[in-house]
Amino acid sequence: TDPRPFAAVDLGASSGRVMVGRVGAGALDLTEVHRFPNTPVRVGSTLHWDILALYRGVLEGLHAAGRFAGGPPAGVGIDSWAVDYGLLDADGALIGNPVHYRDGRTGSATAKVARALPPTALYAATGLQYLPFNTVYQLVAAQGTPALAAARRLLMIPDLVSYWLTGEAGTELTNASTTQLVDPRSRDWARPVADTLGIDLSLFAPLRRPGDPAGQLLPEVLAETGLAGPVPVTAVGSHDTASAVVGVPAHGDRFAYIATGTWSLAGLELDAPVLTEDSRRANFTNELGVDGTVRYLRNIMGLWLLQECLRTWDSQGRTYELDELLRHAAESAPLRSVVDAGDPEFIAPGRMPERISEACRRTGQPVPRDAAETTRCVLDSLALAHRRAIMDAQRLSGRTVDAVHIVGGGAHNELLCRLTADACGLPVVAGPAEAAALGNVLVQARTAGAVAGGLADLRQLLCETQDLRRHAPMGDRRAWERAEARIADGRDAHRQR
Ligand code: ADP
Ligand code: LRH
Repeated sequence: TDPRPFAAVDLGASSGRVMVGRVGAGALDLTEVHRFPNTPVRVGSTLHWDILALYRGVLEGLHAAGRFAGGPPAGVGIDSWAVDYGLLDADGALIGNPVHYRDGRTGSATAKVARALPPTALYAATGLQYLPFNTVYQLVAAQGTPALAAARRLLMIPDLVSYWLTGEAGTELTNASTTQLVDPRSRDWARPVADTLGIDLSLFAPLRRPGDPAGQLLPEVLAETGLAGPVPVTAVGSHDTASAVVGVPAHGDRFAYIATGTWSLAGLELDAPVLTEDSRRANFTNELGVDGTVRYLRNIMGLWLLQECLRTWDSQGRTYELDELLRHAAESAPLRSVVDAGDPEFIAPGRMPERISEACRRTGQPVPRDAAETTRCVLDSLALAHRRAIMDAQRLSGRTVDAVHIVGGGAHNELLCRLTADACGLPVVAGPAEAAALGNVLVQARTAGAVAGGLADLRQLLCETQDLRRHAPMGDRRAWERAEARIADGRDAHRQR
């Protein structure tokens, strides 16, 4: 039978895209039919997502998907960044614009949560790493606001888009696991955590698993997108990182992955969570994956550091082409200065080149002298943080790996891939850059019967069809150890918090 077209909606923090994946026995190709910027908006002091602009991009993308495929897609799946949500009132209308996870509103909520539930107990119950923007902190920060009081439903971002497309509300599990309100052992709500913190779990729609049906495009949506129905929507790993991990073209289980885009999510795929105190102290997370897996990983600041530098330079009238900047960075002195790319101090937007320079100064290292050196500092620092995460993941889980897969937009960045291979002392397989869209398409296609099997079978199809680049580790690994020592004191001080 001919391959069938499935539409993947993949909303990243830097851009949204709609891709069409054609899937059949032994066949898989992916085409980008629409890409649109994701530009946050500050209103007053609050940073918001421009959710309607994103939704318009989704509708335009579905329209383009139909034209590309010469008819309606065989299905639609939606994934996006994690942790954020929209609130609906009793009529199902959105209350306000969803708040961006980089907004500072959780400032005092983290301490409030820690007083009610010690970090050790919260980790034992949820297995989630501490990130100041986890949904649990956002909800505690919102307690007592008129918006939360008026809310009858809370939908995570991909579930909100799915609701607008279908009129049906659900809560997809992989993304729900990033709320810090799910127990990774039972893969169900952590009711005692919610009760202790006064969070009303009935705001959430019923849980769905990746592969579950999620409704059909509404008549208004069909009219808006020029598609002929019925078009089914399927729940996929709606957390973009869950879909990206499905999209890792690995053989066997001795691999680590780094999903690098705005964030770098570096770790392992496991069968069961690691909930030890060592794991908590190392700030490792146990997010839930597709097919009963656990994504055991650490969040690293990722290419956000570079995106924000580019944005700052641009606002100062210094606009750089990424290609050219990376070429100059490749020629800059290696490991001249490094910063802790795991430090939450880099979460908020603004003044990024200066903040990087301040961190170098604070740790007694030379300050980057120009944009190329700042870029080199960012990429060396990311490679170093990748190394640390992959070493820690192996130690904490008792598993060892013999290859590192880099997927996401950062797979296009050869310098970053090469530095990561050198830092980790492991071969790096780079690609596909659009792993999240591929993982999204594969899970839908399996539900529709266009492919069969478990994650290993889906990955085999990726290995057979995707262009990959390989980087063998080179250079002196001790140089990376010495660089690590330069920032270790600051990091340890931070971890004690
Ligand atoms: P997100 O899903 O978080 O929006 P992506 O996975 O799309 O992020 O990755 C975006 C990042 O990928 C960009 O910020 C950029 O650093 C990097 N990138 C994308 N294309 C290229 C390229 N051609 N060369 C180098 N880096 C690239
Ligand atoms: C990556 C990502 C990551 C989350 C962050 C909020 O896009 O979903 O996995 O931690 O955004």
